[in-house]
Amino acid sequence: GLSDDEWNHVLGIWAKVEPELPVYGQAVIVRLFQVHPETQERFAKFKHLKTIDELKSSEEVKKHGTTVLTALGRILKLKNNHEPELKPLAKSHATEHKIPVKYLEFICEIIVKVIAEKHPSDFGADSQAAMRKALELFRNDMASKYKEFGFQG
Ligand code: HNN
Repeated sequence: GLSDDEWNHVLGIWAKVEPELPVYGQAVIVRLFQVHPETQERFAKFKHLKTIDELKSSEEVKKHGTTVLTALGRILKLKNNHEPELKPLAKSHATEHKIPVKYLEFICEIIVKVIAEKHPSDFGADSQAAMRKALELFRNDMASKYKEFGFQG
């Protein structure tokens, strides 16, 4: 797990992200689809969006980004005790959506980059390191739940 100090860093920066969750959510999903186009193919509802302008102006993309970051925020706020919140998500992403752990790595990396771009002065080296650690904990626990649900990830 993370130390109290590390969690304070994580939740401190998250408090700055939260008032603008749809803006962040949109930026993260658009970037994910741009950098890793195979991730977009997992969504029947986004297959028709071909250009970057279409992605950026899609209300559905914004809404989905908000959903993803809202779920992540709940998990982060539970700190080392995220299991009850994580389990149903691990189940749907393992058995229904079949999302490889690799894709979780992709989005985590992008989340750190997008926050660093939008909040450079509030997201220093210590905060970035703490956020990476929290996201790694999230991914590792997703991966072990995946296995419990019979998905190798
Ligand atoms: O569990 C569910 O299926 C509820 C919807 C949901 C939530 C709360 C989804 C979701 C869906 C269903 C979309 C719908 O019904 O509109 C799908 C197809 N996800 C995907 C697919 C890929 C995907 Mn994710 N999610 N999600 C959440 C919540 C959180 C969440 N999802 C994630 C990634 C990286 C990918 C691959 C592109 C993802 C992450 C990292 C998180 C944050 C905990």
